[in-house]
Amino acid sequence: MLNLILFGPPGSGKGTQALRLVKRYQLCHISSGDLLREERANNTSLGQEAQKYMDAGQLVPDAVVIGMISNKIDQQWNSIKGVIFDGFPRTVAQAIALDDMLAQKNTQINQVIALEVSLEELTQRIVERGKVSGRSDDTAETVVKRYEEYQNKTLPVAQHYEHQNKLVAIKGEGSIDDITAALSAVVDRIGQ
Ligand code: B4P
Repeated sequence: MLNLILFGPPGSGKGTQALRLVKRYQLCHISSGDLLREERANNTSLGQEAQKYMDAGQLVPDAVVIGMISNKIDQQWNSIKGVIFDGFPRTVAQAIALDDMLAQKNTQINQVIALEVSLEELTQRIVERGKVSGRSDDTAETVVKRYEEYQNKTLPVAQHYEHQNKLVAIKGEGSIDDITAALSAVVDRIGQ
């Protein structure tokens, strides 16, 4: 199996690139942000719980997100060649839970690929996306809070995987095609 994590700050292009990589490598795409938005759209109790955190630019509590991802992995598991995790894990507790879930299935994360993008570029992208996305968290004010959450709670996830020698960083600025090419070069090297 090939299991990847696309890592990076909010708006760094994880979702954009994940959609391209899943096609190229025929992997399953698990995006915690998309799953949470789906729960909100369906007005489930999980979605209602998540909404207040997302609107404020805060991370949704670990227990909520871990349970949701665990269910998704179980539903998809039998028919897949591997997974691209997009936006998950976002805390060290989530990373430990993910490592455990995969170990129980006799597999593991092969590579964590971090997209590096400046705060100025992130803000510009998210505010631009906000003009069409209708997402309540796509505002210049919320970006500041989301970036703070990223620095305090999510960056330690990179260290967690660096200790396992699984972290590689690439430049997330430039054309979308060039970034896909750089990511694909990393994926093609796995297992060589
Ligand atoms: P996410 O849905 O994961 O959203 P994101 O970080 O904003 O987006 P991403 O990095 O995927 O950027 P994208 O490709 O869209 O999270 C939203 C919220 O959900 C979080 O704040 C949190 O509240 C909650 N949440 C999610 N997962 C959680 C977890 N595990 N634990 C707790 N809470 C969780 O790209 C952004 C924009 O840039 C797009 O408009 C795109 O078109 C553009 N773009 C992409 N690449 C570009 C490039 N190279 N050049 C120019 N523009 C580019």
